[in-house]
Amino acid sequence: MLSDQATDCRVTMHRSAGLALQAVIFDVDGTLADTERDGHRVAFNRAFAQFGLDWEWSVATYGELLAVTGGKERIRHFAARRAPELLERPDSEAWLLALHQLKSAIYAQLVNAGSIGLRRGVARLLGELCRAGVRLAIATTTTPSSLHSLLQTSFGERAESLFEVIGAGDVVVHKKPAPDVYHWVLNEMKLPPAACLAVEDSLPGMQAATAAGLPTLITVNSYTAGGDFVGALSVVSDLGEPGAAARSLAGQPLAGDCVDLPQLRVWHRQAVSDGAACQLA
Ligand code: XBP
Ligand code: MG
Repeated sequence: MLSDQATDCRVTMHRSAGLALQAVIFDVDGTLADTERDGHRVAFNRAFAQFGLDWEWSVATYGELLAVTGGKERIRHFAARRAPELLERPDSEAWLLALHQLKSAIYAQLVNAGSIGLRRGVARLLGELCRAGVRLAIATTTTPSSLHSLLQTSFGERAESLFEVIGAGDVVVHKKPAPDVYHWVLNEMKLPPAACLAVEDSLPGMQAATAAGLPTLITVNSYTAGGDFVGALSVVSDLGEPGAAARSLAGQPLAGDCVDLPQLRVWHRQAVSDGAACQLA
């Protein structure tokens, strides 16, 4: 006779095995578009200059600062080391908010000017998922107004209807690598994590998604290539296009040129059966 624990495992495995891929939840910065180096970084620097600060975040410095997620949090982290007296003033929170608001406005101008496009394969994959009825959502630390600019510039009128749920910015208190934004999105969608896949580009993003129980595909960029993505379902150079192959970097291999829905279904099935096996172990 099976022990209670083994029976529970069989029930869990049975339920998990029946879970087909129903939704894909996308990160934004670095995943949908390469926004960090020539978008957010430039906007931060221009805002600093307009605020009379002699701060200049180089490409390399910004790469280190990406470990701190969220623009306000990143400014606070930097100020605490470079000019702590600014944070000791009674109006420091208002000052920080105003600085970040200016940064966000400058970022929106850069995006609206068309200087930042979607990454290779993103439009193709989103279109394919949408046509197949796979539900789409966003889980990001980015400020909603910045996200809005990127979506409008990239998708025009379709922007509003493409993503069913958008979890962005301060919708949760604890930003990535905390799982909170993914929990929030899953709750809005009324879906269990095992019915979804997350697509991320960074370590904090992967930590957030996996801590929420989501199998996670990593698509690296110049800031995140070489990261230690242990625990990711698969790591690829980008989403690829037919005839312009993406490279498989770790985890489950990419079978064709590009990440498409059949490939996501194969990886998802694998993740669900691995998860079920783990619960038995
Ligand atoms: C990446 C981030 C963001 C941006 C700045 O977010 O860390 O904070 O660098 O955004 P994700 P804001 O990859 O989760 O989309 O200045 O708007 O906060
Ligand atoms: Mg990201």
